[in-house]
Amino acid sequence: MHCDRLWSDARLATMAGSDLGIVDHGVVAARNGRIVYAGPAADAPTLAADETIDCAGRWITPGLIDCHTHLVHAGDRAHEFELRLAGASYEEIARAGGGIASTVTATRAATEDELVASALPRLDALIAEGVTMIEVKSGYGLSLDAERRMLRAARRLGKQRPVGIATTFLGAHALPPEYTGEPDRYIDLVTDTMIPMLAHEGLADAVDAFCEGIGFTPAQTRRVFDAAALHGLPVKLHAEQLSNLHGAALAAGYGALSADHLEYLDDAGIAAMARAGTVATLLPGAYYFVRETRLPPIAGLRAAGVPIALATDCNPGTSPLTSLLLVLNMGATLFRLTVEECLLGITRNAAYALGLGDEIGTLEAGKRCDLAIWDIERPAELVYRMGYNPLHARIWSGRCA
Ligand code: DI6
Ligand code: FE
Repeated sequence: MHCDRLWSDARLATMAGSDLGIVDHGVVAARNGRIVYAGPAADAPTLAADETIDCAGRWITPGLIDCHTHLVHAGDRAHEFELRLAGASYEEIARAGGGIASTVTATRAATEDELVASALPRLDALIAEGVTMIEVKSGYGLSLDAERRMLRAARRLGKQRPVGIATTFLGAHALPPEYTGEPDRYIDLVTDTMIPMLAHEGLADAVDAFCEGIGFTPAQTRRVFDAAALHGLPVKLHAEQLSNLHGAALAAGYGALSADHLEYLDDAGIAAMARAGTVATLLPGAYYFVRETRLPPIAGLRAAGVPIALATDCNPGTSPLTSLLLVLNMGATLFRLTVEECLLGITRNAAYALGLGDEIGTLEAGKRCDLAIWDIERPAELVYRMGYNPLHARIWSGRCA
């Protein structure tokens, strides 16, 4: 078999199957940006490669996937962080007009170029740790023009760096000030104008909402999801982060790709997610940063077989975090996930959370050749260390990048 590139003498964690899929003496071969073989060297077909890269026993995993971020936004909220240190709560700050609203003001004032420029350093931090696919949400514009600008900026990130970008329209993130007291009228704008336009322009790969006391009600969330369905877009939901509005079950009823956060998820929500195959995307950075004490129901998710993903939730208010490796450690330390669960959570299950399970997330023939090559002795090191980056090389679409 002819291939463009062959990575030889590697140890693999393929993430295919129900565990890490470890191969001690492995090779990966790529052609036209796709994996044509990944597995034991002994079982490989005869491979004629244009270029062979000797990995000298290093580990190869799938490229990492950050499946929940608000990477594009203007400004920061360091000042609110100081207020919180002085005792104010996230909800108090939000009710006093800070919180999401302050990032909305900054984002509305930014040009598309400025949004791209301010997101690039955050993107580069993720890329430097082996991330090859990133989901980016809108939701700080809250007008057609500003939401469109955010989504365009997100798409441009994927042209400026060798990385995959999936965009999610999060118009129902917060109530913009010009709609104070009229949330349903704002939802009209989301469902009747924003979703149709942005879907038509190809700017959104999915639709999300913030179903929460300080966000939107389940009834409003349904309206958003109905509009998404009408325009052929899959949905996901910020659910059960601060309270239990039964958002995860609602989302599962729409076949949601994922329900995210989930600290307040109950048994009925777990069962609904299991039935629908909805991924539980846990966000330990936000849990840590807002000093939440209620843990997501990990044991229940596990028992029900709900796939668990982990992500940064990179956002200026509740998770100013740009390290997916640190998320691994937080997943294990704060949520008591196993090493296996953590690593599957930023590879295979993160791909499912984006509806890209057939395309990325494992080392298997036919998938995009996105690889992370590590200077480690065992996969657990990726979860164990804090603030240390053992990435040796990152491959995106078959190319060293
Ligand atoms: N949940 C979150 O944790 C972020 N958005 C959301 O819906 C917070 C967004 C922010 O505070 O800017
Ligand atoms: Fe979020």
